[in-house]
Amino acid sequence: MRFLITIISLCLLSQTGFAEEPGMVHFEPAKMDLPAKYQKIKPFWLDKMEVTQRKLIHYRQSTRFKDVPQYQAHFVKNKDQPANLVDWFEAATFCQREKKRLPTADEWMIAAGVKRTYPWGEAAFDGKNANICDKSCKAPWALWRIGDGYERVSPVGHYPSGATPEGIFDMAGNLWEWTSTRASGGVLLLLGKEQPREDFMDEVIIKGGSYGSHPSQSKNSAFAKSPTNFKASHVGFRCLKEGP
Ligand SMILES: [Ca+2]
Repeated sequence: MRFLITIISLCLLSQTGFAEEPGMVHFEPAKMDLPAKYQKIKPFWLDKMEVTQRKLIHYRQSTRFKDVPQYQAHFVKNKDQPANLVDWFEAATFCQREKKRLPTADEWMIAAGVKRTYPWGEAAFDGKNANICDKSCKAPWALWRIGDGYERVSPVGHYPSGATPEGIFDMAGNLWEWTSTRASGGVLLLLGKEQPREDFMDEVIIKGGSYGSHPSQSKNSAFAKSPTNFKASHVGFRCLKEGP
C-alpha cells in the first residue's frame, strides 16, 4: 500500500520536482524570457479557468450570504458559466478561502503572455478563440463578420483554441477579471498592508475584456478600471496561489 502511495505521489510531481496544483498552471517569472520588472515576481500558480457559478454558489452556501435570495444565483441556468455579479471583496474572500488570492495585473499579464498580443498569440479573433462582441452584440463596435455563438456569457473553457500555450482558458473575452492592482498604484490585499475598506470607493485594474467590450480591450496589454464595490455582469475572476 505504501509503495502504491509513493508511486501516486511521484506521479503528482511535475518535471520541476514539486507537486502539481490541480486546475492550475505554474509560472516561474525569474526563469522566463521577460522584461526585468516581470522577472522579479515570485513563482505562482494561476487557475486554468475563471471561477464558475457552481463554485461560487457552493461557497455562498457556506457563508453569511446563504439565506440571502439574491446571492443564490438560482437564475443561473448553466452553472459552468463563470461567476459574475461579484464585487472585488467577495472575489478576494473566495480566493482567500481557497488559500489563494487575486492576481496582480502583472501576474495576470505574465500568464496571458507579455510578448503575445492575445493569450493564444497573434491571430485575429475568428469566432473560435474567444467570446467577444461579435455579430450578436448590440454595441456599435461589434465585429459583425464574426459569430462566436454567444451574445452574453459563455461557459468556461468553451474556446480551446483561445487558450494560452500553457493551458489557461478565457483570458480574452467572456468576462473581465478582477486583479489586486490598485488603479492609483500599489496592491490591494485582504491581509496586506493596504487594507481595503468597503466604505471607501477604491478602484482596481481589470483585465481581459468581455463579451461586450471593444475587441481591442481583449489584448493582453489592455486594461480597464473598476470600483471595488461594483457588481457587474461583465466582470468575473480567477485565483492565484503563491508558491514554487
Ligand atoms: Ca460573443
